[in-house]
Amino acid sequence: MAEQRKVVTAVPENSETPLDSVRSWVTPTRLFFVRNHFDVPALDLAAWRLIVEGRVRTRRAWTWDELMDLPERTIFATVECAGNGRSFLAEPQAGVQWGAGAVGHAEWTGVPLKLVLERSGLEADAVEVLFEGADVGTEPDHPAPMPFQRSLPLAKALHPDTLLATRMNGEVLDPSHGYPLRLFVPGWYGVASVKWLRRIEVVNEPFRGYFQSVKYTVRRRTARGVESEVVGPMMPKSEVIRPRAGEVLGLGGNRLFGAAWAGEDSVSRVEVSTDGGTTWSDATLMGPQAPYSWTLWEYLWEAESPGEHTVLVRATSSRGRVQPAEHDPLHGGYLIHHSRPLCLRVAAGRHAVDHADAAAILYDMNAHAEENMRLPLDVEMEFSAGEGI
Ligand SMILES: Nc1nc2c(c(=O)[nH]1)N[C@H]1C(S)=C(S)[C@@H](COP(=O)(O)O)O[C@H]1N2
Ligand SMILES: [Mo]
Repeated sequence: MAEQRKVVTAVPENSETPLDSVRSWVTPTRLFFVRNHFDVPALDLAAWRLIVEGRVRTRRAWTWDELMDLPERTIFATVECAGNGRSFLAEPQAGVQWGAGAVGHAEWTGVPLKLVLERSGLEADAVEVLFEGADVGTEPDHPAPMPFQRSLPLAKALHPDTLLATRMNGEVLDPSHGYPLRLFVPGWYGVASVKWLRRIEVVNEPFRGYFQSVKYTVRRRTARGVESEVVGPMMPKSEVIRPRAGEVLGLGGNRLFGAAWAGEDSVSRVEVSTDGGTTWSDATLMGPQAPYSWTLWEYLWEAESPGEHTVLVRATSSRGRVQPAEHDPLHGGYLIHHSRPLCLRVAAGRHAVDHADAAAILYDMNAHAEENMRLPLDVEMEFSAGEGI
């Protein structure tokens, strides 16, 4: 059977990227996780408008064609849901019980939001930009219908990489990923990237809507005590893609393979421990090491003794942020990015997992990705210590 997203809830769709079949730097769109709070709205492009209003000098209602006349840019970026990994928490947390796969890496194309905001002109008292999706629904603790709404501080809204995205992996957005237009906020947890965008409102005070006060907030210890904070930038994290949990390996060389990401930073280092965190060794980073993007890594583990082994992986970002050993209880069911122990058994009678050299793995990944996507990959997968792209 062809690989598919792993469904966590069917209606509305919440489904994971099948991480254990990842073979490419770019996640094919059909496998890219979906996180929907409400039903997918059906939108007709001819009737569709993007309203820009609020604390602006000129209110505007953009048609699709008008928007398409503006210059575009393309960036590669990893998106992770802030609740990814929730099902692994020792202390159960309410919400979608995600495994490891509410994450993916894609190519995003669109008009920088800044250009659209500049066409309207911001008033001097503007502090945030509010985004509204065309999807409307209720939550158990919010029985009145509401649209999906989130805001961004001005600095992130005006960053040239923050896009009104029209394409994902080179193609028109799929309905489940926000057709026809979504906000795309690279380096931030997925919740910031509002899908099915229909209205932008520039506001002069911080927005306190449901999805950033009741949900998608964490607590943080500050000088003033414990304060609530809206979920924003993504934390450094790594994931083992192969072998899978519970797999039985052989004595000798076994290849571990995975991905690591660090939000707005690039990944500068990935370390692996095969003895539960006592000793650590550097993994080999493969392909681009770019801001916003995940970096694939591999580690050749020479397993010397049979039995149970606890494998841990730890990512470090280009700005020196390190993946923690434990989940911060103040984060509740969000920002789950600690090194999660992976138990692997080594059996004497087994053959070690056959390993190819990194160049061959990359060649294989590219070939597989090109086969799976209608467009060939337009990125060079270079095997180097790399400057990024
Ligand atoms: N309009 C709207 N935008 C939304 C959501 C939503 O339910 N409605 N979910 C958010 C969340 S929590 C995430 S993680 C991302 C997921 O994007 P994807 O489904 O394209 O992977 O979309 C965000 N944007
Ligand atoms: Mo999310």
